[in-house]
Amino acid sequence: MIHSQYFAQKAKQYRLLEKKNQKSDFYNGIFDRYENPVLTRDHAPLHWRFDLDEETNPYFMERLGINAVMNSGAVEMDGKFYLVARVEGADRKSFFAVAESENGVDGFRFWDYPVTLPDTCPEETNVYDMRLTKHEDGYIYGVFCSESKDKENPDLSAAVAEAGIVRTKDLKNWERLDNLKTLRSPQQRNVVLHPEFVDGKYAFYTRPMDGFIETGSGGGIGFGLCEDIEHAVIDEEKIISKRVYHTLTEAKNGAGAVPIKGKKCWINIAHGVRNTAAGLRYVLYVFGTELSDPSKVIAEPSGVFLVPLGRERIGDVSNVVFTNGAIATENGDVYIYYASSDTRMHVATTTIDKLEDYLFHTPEDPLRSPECVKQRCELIDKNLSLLKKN
Ligand code: M1P
Repeated sequence: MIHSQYFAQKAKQYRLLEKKNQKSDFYNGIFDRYENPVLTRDHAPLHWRFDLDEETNPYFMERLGINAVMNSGAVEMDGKFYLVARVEGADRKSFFAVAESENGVDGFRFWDYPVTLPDTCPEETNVYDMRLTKHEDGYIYGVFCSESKDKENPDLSAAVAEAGIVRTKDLKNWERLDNLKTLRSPQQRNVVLHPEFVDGKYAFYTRPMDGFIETGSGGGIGFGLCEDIEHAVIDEEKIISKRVYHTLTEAKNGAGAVPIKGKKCWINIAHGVRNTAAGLRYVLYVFGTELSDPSKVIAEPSGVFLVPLGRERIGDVSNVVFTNGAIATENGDVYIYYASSDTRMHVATTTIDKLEDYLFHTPEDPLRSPECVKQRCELIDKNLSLLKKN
């Protein structure tokens, strides 16, 4: 017999799932934010969390809790919007689950079962942050962080991060390939596969790291080529978006969504991290690379693109926004999916035209306060003289 509490909770969840999402009154001309998150832990199906049977669960207790739904890869298939979310159980282990929506801003619903990845790495303890690349070879690739205990290091928290690779055609059947090997970097996180071949090879954005948390000598977002995606090996990683002193990337940075092909450049939405007295602060920034050579940066607007605002600032890891998925539709609309504070998922919408205007017309960071004042005074001069004339 199904517990009566199930029907009460189901009705409550139905109201959440049916809630329409509106653009908020936030304005910067670059993108729109929305009033509600698109996915939270409360979106997880009740049958993932509760034993519904009154006999075995008389108090209708949550048996397998869900702690957070965050960092999601994104892909459009047959006009529908799909997120492959990082779902974190109450036991701290993450797994992947597909949620779909008709319009990309609300109505996301999880499929009945989470993704079952082929279990090919016995030492792998945790998996998270999948980037979904619709590659020109016909597959959808998922590149994610595969985390294992560092057995060489007696520190209980010492871990090793590698890039796991899977591929699919339908988000249902997944084939696991070898983890990426980067010959010159001991650890990798935030690895993204470029959607097109470059010089006839598979191209990856990497994030070389010395350790599990600290990037150490890793200078920023790398770019490397490999011949064989089934046994991917990268020798040289060219740093294309560097960490820079006293900027938003000072502590670390990492590739985010799979780059979007614009009219003038590849649009890269990445994250940058700086240290503060309150801990690390994660924000999003954007850079553009040449269409014929995605390793060549040609547009670097100054400063942050999207930061945690209001209630987004609070969560399991506060003061964080993080993206690993965006969808550009055929008409040039762009849906940027981002998580706030490692807790919930949001969407911001814009267009390719707006992103390219932002990329090519936002001044670059002059890197010193006196130059920044000069830059701002030029804008003020221009505006005041225009205002006087009108
Ligand atoms: O907690 C913030 C983010 O931290 C990591 O990102 P990075 O490797 O750049 O520090 C990731 O583990 C990510 O999942 C998390 O959101």
